[in-house]
Amino acid sequence: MKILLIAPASGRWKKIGGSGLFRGKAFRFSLLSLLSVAAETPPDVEIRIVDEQVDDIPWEEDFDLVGITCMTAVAQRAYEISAQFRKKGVPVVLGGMHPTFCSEEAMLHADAVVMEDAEGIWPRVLEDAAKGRLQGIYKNESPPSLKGLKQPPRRLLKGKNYGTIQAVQATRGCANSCDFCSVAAFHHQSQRYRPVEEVRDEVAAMPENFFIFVDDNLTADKNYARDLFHALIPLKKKWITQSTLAVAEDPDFVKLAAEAGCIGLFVGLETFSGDNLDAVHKTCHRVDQYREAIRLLHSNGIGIEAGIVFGFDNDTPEVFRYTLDMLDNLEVDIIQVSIFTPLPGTSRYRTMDGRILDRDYSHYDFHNVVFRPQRMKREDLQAGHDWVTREFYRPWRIARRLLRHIRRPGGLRTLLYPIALNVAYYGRVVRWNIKGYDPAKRKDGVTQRKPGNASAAASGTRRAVPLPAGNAE
Ligand code: B12
Ligand code: SF4
Repeated sequence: MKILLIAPASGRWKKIGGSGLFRGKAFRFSLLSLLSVAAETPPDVEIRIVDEQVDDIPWEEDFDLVGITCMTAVAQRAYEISAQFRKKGVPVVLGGMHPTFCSEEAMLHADAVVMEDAEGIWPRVLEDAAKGRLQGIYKNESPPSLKGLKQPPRRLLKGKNYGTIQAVQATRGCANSCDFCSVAAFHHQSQRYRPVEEVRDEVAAMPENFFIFVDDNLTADKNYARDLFHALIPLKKKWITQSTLAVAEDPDFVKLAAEAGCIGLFVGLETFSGDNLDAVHKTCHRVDQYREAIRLLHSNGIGIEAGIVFGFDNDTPEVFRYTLDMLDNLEVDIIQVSIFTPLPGTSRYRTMDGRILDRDYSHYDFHNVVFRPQRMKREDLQAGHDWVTREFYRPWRIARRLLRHIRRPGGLRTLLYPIALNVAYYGRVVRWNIKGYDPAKRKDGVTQRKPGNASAAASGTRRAVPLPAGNAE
């Protein structure tokens, strides 16, 4: 049997490029979704993986089965690819977040859908496919254990096209219940753990010194994380991951993470408004603790990439300048700016009735406004998101951040990480011609309302830092 596994790409990501930093290489990592499916495939099955960000689909080649991984943003593209293979008589299986959340819709475009994890169920799908009897929707009765996971066959990827293919997962899911988050919805607000020694062995076997934990909240269970960190120390590797700022509640814990090789954390700060955090049930963060937490991480040589979201219901046109000031002021190293996107399957999506203006999934990539914002115009949300992205990645700001980085503990040793990401984001601004404008500024350059006092807000003790009232559409 010969199978093709595809990671589709949509919009500006399609065939974005190969090995150049300016072509998004630093943002491409893992493909663990498909590598995990490949790991579950019996050894006598021939597997080929195609990543549409860098590869062409081998339409002319013969395959017995096609498996496609699918986030919402690439759903339409996945359906197009599926239709072409099915026309040739090749059965197609869809898996991943979107087919899990919208399984009936996905079934209209495939011969089978795998909901949730592939482990435990994928061998059955292959058996049924071999007999020509695919059964529609497949789902484990309960989430499979993460004990004894097989090693992902990373050799199936062309390493030079990726920031790193050394991606590992120690935990799956997150027990928090932020209402916009697909991870919370997909994993039913729970987290599962791999045995520490299995994670350690996988990391130890990787040939390079740097790797990524693709976990969504690696440090949620501090006892588990402590055991993991102790196990990693002797390996002397460097790594980055995602967590919440709860990581910084305990200075000894942060020190241990640094000793274990942590050099960077992606943290979804999302917003500098406590009201926004409350409204989306992000209870694990307090805006008034951002400054101390970031300082503590920095003083241990851990950089911070902040996830920032614009378009929450309390956001007004002043939010953009205010956020940029805060990011500068708190010395955040890197940002990933997103526009709030109501993703099918999340609990927030179910509250958006009547406000969704665009159902083209390819626009659900966190960089397009697909809904009617509450307190600003739709075009202002787009423009403000673009403007903050461009301003934050101005070459002078990048240079200032890198200089600051060098002066921190271990700064020189870890400089490659912020350089790679800042250059990659700058490359994206240039390639995608991101411009925008500050929606709070009038054409004559006067700010309509005074932006919030960034430094006072960030160092204050209140949980909610209200933003100034603004224009409703
Ligand atoms: C690594 C990653 C990427 C990588 C690689 C993606 C890939 N397909 O492997 C890259 C950089 C390419 C990427 C890109 C994007 N990403 Co991304 N990404 C992730 C991240 C951090 C980890 C994915 C991962 O490796 N998980 C580990 C594996 C083991 O778990 P898994 O993916 O769930 O796979 C299991 C099951 O779902 C299932 N399964 C999955 N696919 C398939 C396929 C088949 C055939 C079968 C049978 C089973 C199956 O089996 C697997 C093993 O059990 C996730 C966060 C997350 N928790 O998923 C976000 C995430 C998937 N990304 C997301 C988004 C939004 C994007 C972008 C659209 C935009 C952006 N701003 O980044 C772009 C896509 C751009 C485009 N338009 O083409 C969202 C998706 C939300 C949604 N509901 O659709 C997530 C959830 C982040 C988030 N917190 O919101 N991403
Ligand atoms: S803490 Fe992060 S991963 Fe967890 S539910 Fe909230 S947004 Fe999702």
